[in-house]
Amino acid sequence: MSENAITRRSFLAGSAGAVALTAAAGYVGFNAWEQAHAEEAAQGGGETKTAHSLCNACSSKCGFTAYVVDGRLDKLIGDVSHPYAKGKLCARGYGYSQIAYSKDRLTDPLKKNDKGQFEVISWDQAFSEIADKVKAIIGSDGPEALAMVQDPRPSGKYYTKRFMHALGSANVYTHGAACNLSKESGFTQVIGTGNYSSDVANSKMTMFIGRSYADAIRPSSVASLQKAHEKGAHIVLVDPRCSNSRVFADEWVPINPGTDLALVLAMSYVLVTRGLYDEAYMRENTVGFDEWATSLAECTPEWAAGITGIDAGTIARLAVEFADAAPAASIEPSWRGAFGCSYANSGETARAICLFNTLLGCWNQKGGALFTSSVSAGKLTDERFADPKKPEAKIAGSAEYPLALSSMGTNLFAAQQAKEGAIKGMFFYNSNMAAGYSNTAYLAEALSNLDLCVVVDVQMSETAMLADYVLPDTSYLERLELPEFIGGKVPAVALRDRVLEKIHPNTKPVDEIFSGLAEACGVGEYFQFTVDELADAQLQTVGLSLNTLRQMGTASFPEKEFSYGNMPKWKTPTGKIQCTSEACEKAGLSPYPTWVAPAVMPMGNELRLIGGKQAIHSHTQTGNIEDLMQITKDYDLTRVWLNADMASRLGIADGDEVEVSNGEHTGRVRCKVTQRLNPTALYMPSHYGCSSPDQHTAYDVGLRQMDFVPFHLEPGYGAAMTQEAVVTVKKVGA
Ligand SMILES: Nc1nc2c(c(=O)[nH]1)N[C@H]1C(S)=C(S)[C@@H](COP(=O)(O)OP(=O)(O)OC[C@H]3O[C@@H](n4cnc5c(=O)[nH]c(N)nc54)[C@H](O)[C@@H]3O)O[C@H]1N2
Ligand SMILES: Nc1nc2c(c(=O)[nH]1)N[C@H]1C(S)=C(S)[C@@H](COP(=O)(O)OP(=O)(O)OC[C@H]3O[C@@H](n4cnc5c(=O)[nH]c(N)nc54)[C@H](O)[C@@H]3O)O[C@H]1N2
Ligand code: SF4
Ligand SMILES: [Mo]
Repeated sequence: MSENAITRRSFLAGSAGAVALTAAAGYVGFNAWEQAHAEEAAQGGGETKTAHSLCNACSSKCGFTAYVVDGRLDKLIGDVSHPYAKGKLCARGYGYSQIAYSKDRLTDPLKKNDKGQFEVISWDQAFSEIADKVKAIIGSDGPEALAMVQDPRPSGKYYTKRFMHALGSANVYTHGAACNLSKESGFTQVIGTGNYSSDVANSKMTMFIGRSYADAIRPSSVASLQKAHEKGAHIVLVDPRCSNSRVFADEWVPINPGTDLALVLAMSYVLVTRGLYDEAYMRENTVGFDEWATSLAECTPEWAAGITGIDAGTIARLAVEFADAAPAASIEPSWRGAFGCSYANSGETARAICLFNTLLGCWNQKGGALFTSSVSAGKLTDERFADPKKPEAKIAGSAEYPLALSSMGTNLFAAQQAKEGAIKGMFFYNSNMAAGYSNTAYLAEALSNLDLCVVVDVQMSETAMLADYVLPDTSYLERLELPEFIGGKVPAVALRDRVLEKIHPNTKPVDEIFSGLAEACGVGEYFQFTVDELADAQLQTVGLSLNTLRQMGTASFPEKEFSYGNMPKWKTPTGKIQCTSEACEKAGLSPYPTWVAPAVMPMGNELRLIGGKQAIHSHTQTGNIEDLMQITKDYDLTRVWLNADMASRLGIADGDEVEVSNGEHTGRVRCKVTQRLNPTALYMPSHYGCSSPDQHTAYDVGLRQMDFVPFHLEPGYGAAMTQEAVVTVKKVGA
């Protein structure tokens, strides 16, 4: 069978919803499984309760109804009304619910003793000792010497920011530097906002540049891609790796990794030089177009072919096909893979993509690229909810990396400051920085250098291992959180409600942890409310109440429904789409997006190390889920992928154990030899190589990409440049 043939087995391994069932129930359709399960529950005769909640296995936070029989979680059904779930969860969503019952859960507050071992302490001791250290740091170095890193979750993003602002520090970071910081910051330079959504289902042509809906899943996205495919849209995957999205695509363009910017500039060249764009539209809506258009003169398809490995004819054809399909066409905004944080040219790639879409005139057009709206909580009148004073200093890193959005910040700058001693205290909430944001050895050193490192987690992550204090959160199924507002064609709000009673009595939910810390640090006046009270107050401002949303799970705002055709208001400094950006120029970059080579290129037998998601895992947090890890083992999913021609040159056969090596790290793993990969790349799945022995299922399985990535930051943008790393690979024993 050919490499690209999609067997039923591989299809299931890549499709939403089906995989979690393989371990338990063989290959049955979801509806059949659901029905069988419902009958089972009915026969059991136990007391069934239901609650709506939101998945915590990735940033999508899909909504579901949880069924709890006699106090134990029985099943989850994706909520049809939730805009991302649309009635289905993905495999991770089902599998990750096991975290609640994991034998490796953190159950009590821990403190590291002089021998480097963790000891159980009381919450009172934890709060008061952490507070003493916080006060000492503020006393000696000011609140700017404190930082927080968090993965935005409904309550987490509110409480962590409020806590830090109450202490006087603006240093609140997300995981963005290792996810989508370059993309969102680059987009913002051009269109004044960090994202748009492609109207894939209604498009005539959509190009995905390093984005795979079928691997890096959000259920509603998979559904839209399937719909587009069925309606005959031209779907193009630009990816060094033939991803599982290929089942819904017409064309795989196996680009050399790190060179997407050249492709986009060359397609722009074709549209501009052949006049395949609306000149009046460009004049009316953009600034700096002439300057950018002139600069494109050198970006011919032939030039780009030499860089991208895609032949000039294909590049020109794709551009012309785009023009034919416009305005029902766009380059999809992507998320992380190609230009979220990967290369020295990621931010510039993001800018170029916005300009290409502008040439298509597709903004807010049916089938094009849309700016949908969102709703947020209104102003709260109760003074208990009044915000603390805005910190005086800006977020650390804003001068050095001025293009990084301050709403995400570059957490790597904070790590660098920790290593150099300028940042002395760091908090982590729902974040495993040490295993996933950049070079792991560097990050371990940086975090070890802190006077105070506090990690709030549910399991002993690599970051928690480096902490002075580890505070045990409840699992997401055991707590109510603040409402989550969701943008989209019809904006919505959804609730993560408590599904289960506390499993470990000495854990605390996030709101209580940060309220307790604040109290101990002397800023308790900003936390004189419960999460229920705040949730209800926020919902009242949009005409709902906590009780109503508890019943509904997800509520939508149809009166704010998106309508096609309205020209967006460009929230840029010039009020127009910016082909040129003053801020970029000030940051030392070109005023218009132009070719920037990757920081390193593979030479000789070297390969560029690229990563990518697998449908059954999320980042570093699901490796310890037994059923999900079992699927990894059943399908040998820790293998690195190597191009077949390259493999024969290197004397490596499919299934061989290989040694992957560079100046940062060396490790061994088995190899999958395939034609589904560009010959200049080595693909390493993103979810393995756990180095925390307390995660008994995940520990020491597979390799971890971040061990091989040097610690470095993208100029101007501050992202991790996670794919500016080359490695060599050889057969073990050869
Ligand atoms: N299963 C799963 N789904 C997830 C997540 C998860 O952890 N697991 N996480 C969620 C989150 S937070 C995110 S950010 C998204 C990420 O969503 P994506 O960005 O779609 O995910 P990735 O798998 O990192 O990258 C997508 C593709 O980019 C390709 N790629 C790598 N380098 C290059 C390059 O230089 N050029 C091009 N053109 N392509 C390249 C990879 O081969 C891969 O197929 O997924 C979300 N959904
Ligand atoms: N190795 C590796 N690195 C990566 C990625 C990858 O796939 N692999 N993906 C990249 C991307 S796209 C992103 S968005 C970032 C994501 O980076 P993070 O947001 O840091 O995601 P995870 O690495 O999954 O780590 C999440 C941590 O939160 C903990 N956690 C889970 N549930 C809870 C909870 O309810 N409460 C608390 N307090 N903690 C909880 C988990 O145990 C884990 O330690 O990582 C980036 N870096
Ligand atoms: S996409 Fe999957 S893992 Fe992510 S929130 Fe939705 S169900 Fe959970
Ligand atoms: Mo991400």
